[in-house]
Amino acid sequence: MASVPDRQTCLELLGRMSLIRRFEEEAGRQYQRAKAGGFLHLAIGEEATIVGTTSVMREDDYLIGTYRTHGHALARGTSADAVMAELFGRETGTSGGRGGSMHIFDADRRFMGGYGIVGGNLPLAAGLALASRYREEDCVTVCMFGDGASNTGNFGETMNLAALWELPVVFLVENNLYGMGTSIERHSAVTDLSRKAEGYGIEGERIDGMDVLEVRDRVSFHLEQVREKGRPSLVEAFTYRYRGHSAADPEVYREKSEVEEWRLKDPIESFIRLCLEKGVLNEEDVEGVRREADQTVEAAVRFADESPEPPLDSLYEELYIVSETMGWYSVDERSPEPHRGELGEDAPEVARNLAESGAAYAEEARERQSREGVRE
Ligand SMILES: Cc1ncc(C[n+]2csc(CCOP(=O)(O)OP(=O)(O)O)c2C)c(N)n1
Ligand SMILES: [Mg+2]
Repeated sequence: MASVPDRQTCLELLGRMSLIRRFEEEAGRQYQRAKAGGFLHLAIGEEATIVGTTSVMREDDYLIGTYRTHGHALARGTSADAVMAELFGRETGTSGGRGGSMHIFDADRRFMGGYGIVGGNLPLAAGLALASRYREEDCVTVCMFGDGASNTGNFGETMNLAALWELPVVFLVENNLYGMGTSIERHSAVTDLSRKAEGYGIEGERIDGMDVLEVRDRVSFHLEQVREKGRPSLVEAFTYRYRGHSAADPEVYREKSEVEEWRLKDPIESFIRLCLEKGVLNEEDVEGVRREADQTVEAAVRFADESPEPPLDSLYEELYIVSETMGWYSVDERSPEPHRGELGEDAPEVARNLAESGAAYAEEARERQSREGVRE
């Protein structure tokens, strides 16, 4: 068992995990009140895997995750205000209110997102690592993904290239035993995911993702190995989400008793017990941490609520592709100069043009239909 660190480190670990827990509970509540749109995936129960990992990363290491990453951003130091504002679709959010829950992003803290395509972040992680190698930086990319993602083609392709090109990546599987409503026994032929990349020459290790100190200890070892040897490695952290896959999950695929059993291993409660037992923290410290998390989250909701929505004529700002082709789709002309709409100052005009051409198209379609006698 990993030894208990000093008081300050324990306070920080507990603080980050408590903030994530409170933030997520509140995000769930705000979603029910329709304050946040789109989908909402909560990671309540997975805090030790997240915080244990980020707490041993360097500031210049990259982190890339999935669509369940409010906590990852908070753990990396992104403000609760900006994450909540993103959920609310506000201008002050991490992605200017355009990404929402699944696309939290904070390049300043090298948190490269929030990614909605299952397994889609794996090749991006390889790309980040390749870029750091090119720049001769000795930072490591940590790629966190789910057990379900280990079944995608991207997993095999990325493991192959990462091993072949000796890329500095720690692949960390957040194995919460389910991909949506499908249990790991029903979705993966190999259930020991730490061995799933062996065929590509990547060794792995299984760890207890509910124990923040074990996660710190083992991930720190892997980070150093990867940094030194420049070869990728794989960590499989066993963890559990107490809530459904997303806010709209009736959870018919698991028994309530299973959830209760995992609650006994709650990462925050068990860490508090350990710290009290060892005398590193006292009850007052714990109360203080809880109060601070409450206040931060309450303030974040106020901040998000009071923040403006992005103005309508900024609709096409920050888009990667807006081309000359008007209509219901657009294409990317692969030329080096900036394309129409890529320059921020053009955007309002482009938005207006698109709206006008959309209206003209609809008008034309109506006229054609009435000419041809087709009913709408
Ligand atoms: C390529 C792709 N296929 C399917 C989906 C739909 N989908 C969203 S989440 C999910 C389950 C993924 O499970 P896992 O990787 O274990 O992550 P977890 O949700 O448990 O964190 C699926 C199939 C998707 N978003 N992308
Ligand atoms: Mg999963």
